[in-house]
Amino acid sequence: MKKYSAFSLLRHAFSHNRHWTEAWRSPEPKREYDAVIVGGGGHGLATAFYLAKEHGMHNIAVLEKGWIGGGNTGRNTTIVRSNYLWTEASLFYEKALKLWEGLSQDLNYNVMFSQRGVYNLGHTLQDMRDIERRVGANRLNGIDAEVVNTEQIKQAVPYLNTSPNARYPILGASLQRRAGVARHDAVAWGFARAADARGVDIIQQCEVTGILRDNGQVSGVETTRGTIKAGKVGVVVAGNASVLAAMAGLRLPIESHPLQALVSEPMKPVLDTVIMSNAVHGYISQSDKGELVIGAGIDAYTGYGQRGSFHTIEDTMQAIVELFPIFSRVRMMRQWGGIVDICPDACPIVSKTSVGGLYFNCGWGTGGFKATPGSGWAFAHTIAQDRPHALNAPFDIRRFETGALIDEHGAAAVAH
Ligand code: FAD
Ligand code: PYC
Repeated sequence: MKKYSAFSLLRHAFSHNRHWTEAWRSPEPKREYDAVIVGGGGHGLATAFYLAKEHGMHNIAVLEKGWIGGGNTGRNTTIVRSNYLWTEASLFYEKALKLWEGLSQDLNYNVMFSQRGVYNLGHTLQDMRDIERRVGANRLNGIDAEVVNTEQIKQAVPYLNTSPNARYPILGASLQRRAGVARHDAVAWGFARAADARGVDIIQQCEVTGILRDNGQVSGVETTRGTIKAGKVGVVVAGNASVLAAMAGLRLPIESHPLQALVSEPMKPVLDTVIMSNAVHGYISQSDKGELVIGAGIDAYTGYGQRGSFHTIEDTMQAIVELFPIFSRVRMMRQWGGIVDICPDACPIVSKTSVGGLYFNCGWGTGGFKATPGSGWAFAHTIAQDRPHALNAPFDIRRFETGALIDEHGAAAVAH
């Protein structure tokens, strides 16, 4: 690693950082690559990184219509956990969690992964039955999970309103201690830098406008910066998945909805874990900068506007204030929305398609940040080997024809 003296820091400050080494290059797109990844979010960048690292593919490009991480990767509330219900999903998310545990070392970049635990609150007897079932299922799959009672929650999170007189009293929770949060921008930047170091071209401001095919085989993409040929094209564009699928004559069972979040003014440390409540539609943690990071359930309408409607976020603020009356006078600083890609079974599609050499990775909906390294790892395998890895085979697009759905609405833990 390069060392900087006090003098060189001063020189850089006065030279407007002109001599700093860029974290990744900004090359002109080549006319042809072995593989092109459409979408420079965390999943697309992770795919490129693992294609290079695990499969020796270096002649690849990531094409991003805006700036890397500017989609849902930079808009989410950064919760990472693997406590899903069904074996197929929980093993996939657990693979991701294991990768998170070594990610800062693998990328040589601090993604600020903080295993501060995640509580999923139960407010009704049915919630508690579901929690017990899911914790049992997690343990059978070797995933850490506990059921905790109200007293234990109260000790761990003293400001949480555990009064039995609350409108939705807290009867208990599931707790995954290895779960937590990570810094989302750093995840995009870390994957980008590490992929670039392995020869991957990261091309921003390059929108894919068409998918080229020859005899049922993909042959490249049309972009706002010209035609780029490629024998393999992986599409990872979250809320825009249906738009890209239509370019190849495909239809996906995806609905795109806004999902909103907001952050408060920064405060001294007050919350050292993550609290989620599906019943009241809110989740909250505190960032290292001190802001409360708060998220909502999805807006009910479909659309592509990255903002969302006021009543949804108002509803979430009511929920948060019910859970934490102490936050009632905290001022909110920024609000935004992302467009999430929701499948009928609340599980992703990581799959080959009926077009040879064309692969789709989408449908992560409200919960794909936690999957970022695992998703990229499995998608890279699928693209390089032209067949899915055992971990993502159940997430083939054909499950919507066979009926082999994996219903994870409960574990998605965000109101759909
Ligand atoms: P993105 O980061 O959206 O990347 C896709 C990229 O494709 C974008 O940068 C976009 O510009 C680009 N693109 C689109 N069309 C084109 C085109 N034609 N050509 C080129 N590029 C194109 N998940 C969790 O696990 N935990 C959470 O706490 C959590 N909270 C969330 C809160 C909110 C408010 C939102 C919106 C989402 C949340 N999620 C959460 C979900 C998570 O953010 C996403 O599932 C995940 O980030 C998706 O990553 P991605 O790389 O697939 O998509
Ligand atoms: O999937 O854990 C999750 C999540 C939390 C907030 C939004 N999604």
